[in-house]
Amino acid sequence: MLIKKEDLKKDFKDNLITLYAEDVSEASLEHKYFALSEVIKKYMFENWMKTNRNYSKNEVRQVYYFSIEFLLGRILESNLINLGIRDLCKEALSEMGINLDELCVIEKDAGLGNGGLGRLAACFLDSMASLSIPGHGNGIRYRYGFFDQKIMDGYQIEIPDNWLKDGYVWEIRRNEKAVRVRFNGNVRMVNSNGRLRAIHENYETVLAVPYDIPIVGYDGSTVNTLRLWSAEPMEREFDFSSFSSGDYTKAVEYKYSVEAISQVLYPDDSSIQNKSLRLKQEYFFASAGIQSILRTYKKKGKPIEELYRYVAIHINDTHPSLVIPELMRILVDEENLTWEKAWDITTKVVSYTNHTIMSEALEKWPVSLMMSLLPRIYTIIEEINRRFYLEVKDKFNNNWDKINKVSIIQNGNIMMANLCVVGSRFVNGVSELHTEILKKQVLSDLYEIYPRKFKSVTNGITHRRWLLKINPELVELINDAIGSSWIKKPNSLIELKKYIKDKDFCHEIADVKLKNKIKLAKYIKEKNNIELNPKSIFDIQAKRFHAYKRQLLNIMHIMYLYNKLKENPNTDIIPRTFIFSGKAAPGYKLAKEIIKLINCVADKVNNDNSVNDVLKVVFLENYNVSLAEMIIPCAEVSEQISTASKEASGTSNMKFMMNGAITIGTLDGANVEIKEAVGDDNIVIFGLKAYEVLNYYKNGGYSAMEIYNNDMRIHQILDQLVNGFWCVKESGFIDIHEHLLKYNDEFFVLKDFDEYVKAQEKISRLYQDKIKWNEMSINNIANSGRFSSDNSIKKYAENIWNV
Ligand code: HBZ
Repeated sequence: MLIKKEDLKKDFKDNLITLYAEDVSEASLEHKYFALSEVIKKYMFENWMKTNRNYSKNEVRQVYYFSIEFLLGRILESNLINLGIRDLCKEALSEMGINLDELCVIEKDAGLGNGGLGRLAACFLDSMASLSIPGHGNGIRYRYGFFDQKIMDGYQIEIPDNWLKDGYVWEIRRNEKAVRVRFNGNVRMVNSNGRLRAIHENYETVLAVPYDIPIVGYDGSTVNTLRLWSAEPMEREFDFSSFSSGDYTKAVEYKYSVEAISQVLYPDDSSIQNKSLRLKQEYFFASAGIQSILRTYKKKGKPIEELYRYVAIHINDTHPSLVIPELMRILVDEENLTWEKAWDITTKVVSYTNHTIMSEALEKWPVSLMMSLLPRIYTIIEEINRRFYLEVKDKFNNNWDKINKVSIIQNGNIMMANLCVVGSRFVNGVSELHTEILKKQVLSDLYEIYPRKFKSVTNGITHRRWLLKINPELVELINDAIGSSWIKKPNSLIELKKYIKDKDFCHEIADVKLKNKIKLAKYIKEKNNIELNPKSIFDIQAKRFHAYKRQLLNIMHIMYLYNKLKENPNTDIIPRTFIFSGKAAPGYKLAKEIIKLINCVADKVNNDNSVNDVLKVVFLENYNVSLAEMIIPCAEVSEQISTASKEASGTSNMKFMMNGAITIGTLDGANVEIKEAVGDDNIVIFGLKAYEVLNYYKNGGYSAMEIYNNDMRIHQILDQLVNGFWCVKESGFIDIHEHLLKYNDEFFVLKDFDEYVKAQEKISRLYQDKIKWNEMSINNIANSGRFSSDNSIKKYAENIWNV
């Protein structure tokens, strides 16, 4: 679509008048933001309508990506980029005396996700639209997103994220597309025309109201839809049944209990709380999504038996797994298909991605809860399990141990990953290593039954946000060197390799990095009142706090450096700035104590004049998409140091490399493939391998105490945790201490410590050779195109969805 600058200006001014009765000179930044967004919306909506018309006319298979999280971040600027009008818009605004950047930051981050899984869903939406794949998101419109983190006295404090307070411009409420979701009640089987039918009665109805967000692809022609559901009381039930009979409080209670379903995002990452409200959320958006898909499909006038030709449903981890029994319910109970036919369709339509092998994150629901909350769904799961059992018992020669492991219902619990594997056409892990671990360990018996279902699709990130949007100066340099074709074909970034030996280019790359670092240093001065040396190495670990991600290993290395400097002030250390950012789940005590420890160490180190010209430690509060966008371009060292086998893939590793950081990491998740891509000389690898870790778990043989007794560096650090050395904290860092010693260091922090220290020394040595370092950096950027989510989505499209 051709958009003219003058039209944009006029539309913008008109909006200021119609929305606020103001002109440019009177309007606040906020009003300008909304007025501009409304203009951009109009440009997007034309193509949105076209795309939708196309989809309903043409016989193309639609992909529906079900995810309980979509971590979009801000979208005004990325919409401008994808429409191809960022520069035009900048210019138009600047002619009216307005700075586009100042408007962009008015937008609230849409933080409807915890971390990797939710951000992946957002990157995938961008890639699907950009590749013109008919792919839509289906999720929950949480009234409160992921909490805001404040650091007070070094501790994490959680503040509700009231992101909808001023309204969200990018959504459209579609009352006419609301559907009903039923909870509770009971199921009665009746005989009708020789067939046993299930009647669900005495249920409570919740209204699911969709809010649609347009997802514009690069070049603007395809605009897909992200549909987020909001839970509301049925008006009739709220207004009349209780209210008119005089029970006002009951009516209000009912209203709140319904609204609670879409009220808040659960702030857990890689662990779960088995709360009935969470199960309600899961069924709520699974059911609403399926109903809406079927309604759209039926408008085509095609027979229900052919659903699989036109629809692919993807479930992002097990949270949406109830789509399987829900689709069965509708096909059998409402469409009157036989069980066999319905099962055939369902297992052709659904596919499932696993995102974690951590046992505490593998969902299981008590049978009793499922039975009372979703009685019909429960009977369907029971029947799926019964038939599956008949299928496997012969295959496994009545080996009960194996049969029990694959069973969907085990000891009074419903194992959701098992349900997903049985009910899906394909199952995939998110990196090569992760898929191997799924096949060989976590889901090995299911793999034996269905070897052909298992696929691997390595995660990716959208390079349009994670490079084009966030690092304009680097982009300019890249474009000058190799042109801009990489924006459409990210693998072309590989052409940068030609410039590895080009001295000027190397210098320019270093200049851009330095400029970015200076900007961040300024932000940190304002935010944290810490003075940084922009010439020091910027070493960043930014991700959720979890013991397996081992922020603890990172901070222990810093504690070691400090001790070493205090002991011998002449120690030669290349100046380093260690930056941490990330949130801990509110109930995760150990992770929160690690945050406190980092802040204590930061305080002591930064205020000690004998070390603070070579060492600085910063904790940046409230890590979210926007903060990630600001800090990633400034990193020189990317910390990817999870215990091998634990990080399914990781995606920040990809974002950092794409912006020229060198990875220090374990051979875990996608780090393995990053190493393959960049070569051994352009990454620093250390630590236990995945199979070694898994062997220790299986066979024992690791003693943290032994290391504590033999390594005096570790001995000192651990003692300092509880003797008040770092700060006076009641009882010291006892949870960390016990985690490491009393409970034998589940994530091998002490075991990997020595190798990590050596790897860090290697980083320092490499950094001294500026030319070599810049070459490494260019190598990382050049090889990062492989990790564009466009490549992941192409694989899903070809190997899994068949679109
Ligand atoms: O998914 C992450 C993985 O930890 C990370 O390695 C991967 O790159 C990313 C995208 O594939 N996982 C999550 O973010 N979250 C969960 O795995 C999860 C599991 C169960 C829950 C909540 C979150 O109840």
